[in-house]
Amino acid sequence: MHAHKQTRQTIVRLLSSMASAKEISQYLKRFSQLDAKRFAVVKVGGAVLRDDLEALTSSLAFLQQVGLTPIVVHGAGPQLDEELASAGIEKRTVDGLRVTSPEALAIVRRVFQAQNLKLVEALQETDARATSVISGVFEAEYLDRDRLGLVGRVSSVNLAPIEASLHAGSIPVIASMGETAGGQILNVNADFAANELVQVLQPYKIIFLTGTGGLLDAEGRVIDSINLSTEYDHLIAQPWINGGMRVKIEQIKDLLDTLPLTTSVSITKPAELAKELFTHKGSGTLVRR
Ligand code: X2W
Repeated sequence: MHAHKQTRQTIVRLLSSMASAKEISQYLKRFSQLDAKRFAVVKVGGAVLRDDLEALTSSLAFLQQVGLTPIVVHGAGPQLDEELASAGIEKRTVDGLRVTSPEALAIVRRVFQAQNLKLVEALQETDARATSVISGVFEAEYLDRDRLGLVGRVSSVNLAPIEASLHAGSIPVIASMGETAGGQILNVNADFAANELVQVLQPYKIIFLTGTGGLLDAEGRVIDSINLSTEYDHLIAQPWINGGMRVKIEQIKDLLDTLPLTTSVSITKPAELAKELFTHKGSGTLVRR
């Protein structure tokens, strides 16, 4: 509790050194005027839950303290790697997606649930209101049953659990698993799930929280901003862009192509979430088209 208070003070100090009170309150006013559903979708990678939970909970709790409720979708990639390995299940991916057998799915469900509750409980320990949403949001179809097994693509989004949570001023914390019309649970990539949610909600802010805090250039420095309409072909052709990053950029491009031209995506780290939201300078990488 004490640690959290300190982190909050650090955020406030950080913010006031980055921006004037006028600047911060402009953003705050703009966000507060939005319909609660349209403020922000925040995607949290499993690596962030593992390595940066305290900064994450402080940053999310801080938003709630100033009256804003983000919608959180999380993954659990590294935790799944670990748990499946200790169960002796070998990792196989196709185009970055995990081939999921019935045996693996049982572990996927357990790990997603554990990670979801870990974040919800950490938030509640910092006196934030948060609601665990492990199922009921993403209706899914088999993506490619022969090649991937029990892996889904989202076919529709049910907003009811999210709306109920927002209505209570509680942060919905959503696991990225899906369910078919026939009731079969499927493993869904968390970036894909976040993208589907974004397309339905069209939020003002779309934020991906990662361990690296942004997209990195050849020297490993965070790239400030990317304008896809002028830089995409050039960027994708760079030899130093690794597979994971290429997929991420392609996914963000596909997402932005479906959204209004003014929409942007930010990739940052938990400790800099407030800076991204409340300052002109922002933090991490801003992707526009
Ligand atoms: C992902 C779900 C977890 C995820 C997986 O099994 O790893 C598929 O690949 P991160 O931490 O956000 O990467 N699902 C089908 O996406 O977690």
